[in-house]
Amino acid sequence: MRVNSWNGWDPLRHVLVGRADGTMVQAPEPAVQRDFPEDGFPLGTYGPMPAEMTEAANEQLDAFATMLTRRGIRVSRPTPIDFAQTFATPDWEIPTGFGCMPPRDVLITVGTEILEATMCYRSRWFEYLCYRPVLQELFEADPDMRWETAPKPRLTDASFVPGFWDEYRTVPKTGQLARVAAHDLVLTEEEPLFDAADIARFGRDLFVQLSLVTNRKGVDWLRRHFPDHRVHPVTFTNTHPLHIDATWVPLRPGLVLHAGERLADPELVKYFEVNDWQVVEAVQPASWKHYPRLSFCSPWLAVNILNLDPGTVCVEAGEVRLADQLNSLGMEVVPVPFRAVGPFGGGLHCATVDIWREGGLEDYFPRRCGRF
Ligand code: ABU
Repeated sequence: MRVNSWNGWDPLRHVLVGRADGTMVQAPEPAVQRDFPEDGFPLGTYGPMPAEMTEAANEQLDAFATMLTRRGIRVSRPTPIDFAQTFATPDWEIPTGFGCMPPRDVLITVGTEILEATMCYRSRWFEYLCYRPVLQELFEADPDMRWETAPKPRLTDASFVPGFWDEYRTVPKTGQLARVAAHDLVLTEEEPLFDAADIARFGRDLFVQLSLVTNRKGVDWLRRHFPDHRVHPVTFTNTHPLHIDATWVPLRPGLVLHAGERLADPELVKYFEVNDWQVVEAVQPASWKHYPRLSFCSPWLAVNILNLDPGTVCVEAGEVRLADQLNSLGMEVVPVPFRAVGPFGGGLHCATVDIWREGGLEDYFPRRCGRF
């Protein structure tokens, strides 16, 4: 066993796949408010996800893990904790946790290092515990593995803009997009905050989305932490930015898939183009009209795909038009039924963490451009 992964496309040898067990609709907290009035969880209510949904999600996660194993990819799984308990630090208390389906939000592998992100939801503060058995095992098996954790945040009220959600809901879309571009959202700059899933790895370049869960200090912390990388803060025209892996998705050297409705900063597109990358706009998601209940993700989970190597990609089985598009770009598509997993926090990319991909650190962007 070893830890090594520098990008999102090198041949996959070992991966972590999440579990749906015990996932909760979270209690309201400053960073996030769930409001599913038609699905039995109006604002202010919380509790376990329905048992039949959890079972269906676990069936798809297990089948996905089995398929990967059959392809010769080693699969590790997290150890869920009791997410229905009250969690507390000296600074706060919250009546529920969340779950451990989307380990990608918490962990990122950069080379021989696995880094635990700060997170900014109180309900996810302790989620790292679910991944510790795997990290411990990797640490013992691979003498070169670097096990790092970003500063655990305090998450006092000072880390959040008071009354953000009540106010943001009333802002028209153009105003919300202006706020996203200025990164004037729910997080203050009290302390570094980031989710690992806001980072897209392209070798020496790491693109980090400023979002509802990642602030400027978080990006600055990452820049200082990875001095051999170029760490770029980026934004897209998405009113609810949450994780870059349903927006700007590396496919192979020279090819990035873009959820084109979420327009990229023109300077970012230029940076890719002057370095001979093709930016391809993804087709509309098949799930655009019929989205699962209790899901807090967007239909753009369609592009939340997992490369097995630079020519092979796992895509949700219902996303037939996307599969056709990827075929036309020379990719082999492995269809994976995964729609039942969406309400547990994401798609195929969210549900996984690369532990080992063959390959090394390369510079895919030799030319500088604008602020990049
Ligand atoms: N965690 C991925 C969610 C991405 C999205 O809803 O766009």
